[in-house]
Amino acid sequence: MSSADKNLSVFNTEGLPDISNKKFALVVAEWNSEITEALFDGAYKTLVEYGAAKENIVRGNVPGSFELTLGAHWFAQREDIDAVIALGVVIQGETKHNDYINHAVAQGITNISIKNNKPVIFGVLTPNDMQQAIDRAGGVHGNKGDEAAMTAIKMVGLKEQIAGK
Ligand code: DLZ
Repeated sequence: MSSADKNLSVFNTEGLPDISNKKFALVVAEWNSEITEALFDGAYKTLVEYGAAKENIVRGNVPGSFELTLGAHWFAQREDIDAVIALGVVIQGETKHNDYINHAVAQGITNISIKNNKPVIFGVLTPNDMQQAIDRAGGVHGNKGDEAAMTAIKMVGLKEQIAGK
């Protein structure tokens, strides 16, 4: 299924873990904030809907998506945080910058996830234009923030399963 056909807010919720005692950090890029605030709202709502306690959700802002990696790393280093969700949007085509930012953040987030041995989720939209971003930030294709939160929940569950908990 191509991403244009997928609704980012529709997922399989079988066998989700109990996350009532799990702590989540949301790192939000301020660049294109009308989109990233919608991603945050979706992620926050999804975490709460599936059992996270509001007091167990913390947020930090970074100026742009390029800084998501370091912001997420700082949260991931905290022992009490179970998963980190990085939220941003880099509009392709607007500037060559996007190639550098997208690749750097994707690689950076992969690295810090492994280094800290906990889920760090790539909740970054990489649309061709603003309309595609709107469509994926609570629009016709759902909300990437919802999907990122659900991914965090599932990865927390997988980690527990593998640990035999
Ligand atoms: C500089 C820049 C540009 C051109 N585009 C975006 C973007 O589409 N999305 C985003 O999140 N951030 C962008 N930035 C900012 C960089 O991520 C970073 O904050 C700056 O390069 C730091 O000087």
